Amino acid sequence: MKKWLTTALAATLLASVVTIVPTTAIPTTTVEAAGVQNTTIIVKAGEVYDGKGARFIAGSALGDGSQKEGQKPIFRVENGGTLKNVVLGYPAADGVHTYGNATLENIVWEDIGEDAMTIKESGTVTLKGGSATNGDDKMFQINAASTFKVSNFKGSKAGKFIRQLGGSTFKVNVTIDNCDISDMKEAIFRTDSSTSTVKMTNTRYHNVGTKFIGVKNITESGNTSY
Ligand code: ADA
Ligand code: CA
Ligand code: CA
Repeated sequence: MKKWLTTALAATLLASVVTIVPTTAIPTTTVEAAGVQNTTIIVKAGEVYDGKGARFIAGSALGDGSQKEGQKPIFRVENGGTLKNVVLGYPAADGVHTYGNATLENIVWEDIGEDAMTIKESGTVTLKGGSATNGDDKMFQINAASTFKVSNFKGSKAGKFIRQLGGSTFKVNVTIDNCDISDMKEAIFRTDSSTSTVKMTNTRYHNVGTKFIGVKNITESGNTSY
């Protein structure tokens, strides 16, 4: 079709649409907020933050989710805080940071950033439900003596499911129960600390490299390799 004809036709069509659409039909639908965060959301001590399934992504002020260190988290959970029902989309910068005791429930990392979650200060961190996938290196990074309990969680496609800060000798107790862990380039848990422990139970795993690297205290029962 000749261009002038197309243009004429388009104009006619447009005119007819314009004339038949009553003014009340002016679109009123608003696009849902994308949840782009340029500042870290702080879950204060003792507070419960329920995202009700909303998706959050990092703005450039937090980071690009690459392997560059020093990016900021989308969420910071302080001592006694609970974060639940949130989705972290791409890019997720440095994910979630915890300070002290923290509960993380039903968190979905759709595309892990530099890492998914970091224990920044000592405490017991309980991660229940949810999933994480697509990380270049670490999924969970442990930077302080702590207890990390993961259950009913699905982790896939990363370097390590859990990594205690390289070269650190503090004690970390890891428990993994009822999880599904697959496609890790290196390990499920890697540590350089001779006092750190892992107890893995009722967990299915597939293609995880060397299950545990550097861990001297290992307890396992009811696990299945598939
Ligand atoms: C690496 C890095 C640490 C720290 C850590 C993290 O292990 O060497 O300095 O940045 O990652 O918390 O992501
Ligand atoms: Ca890192
Ligand atoms: Ca990090």
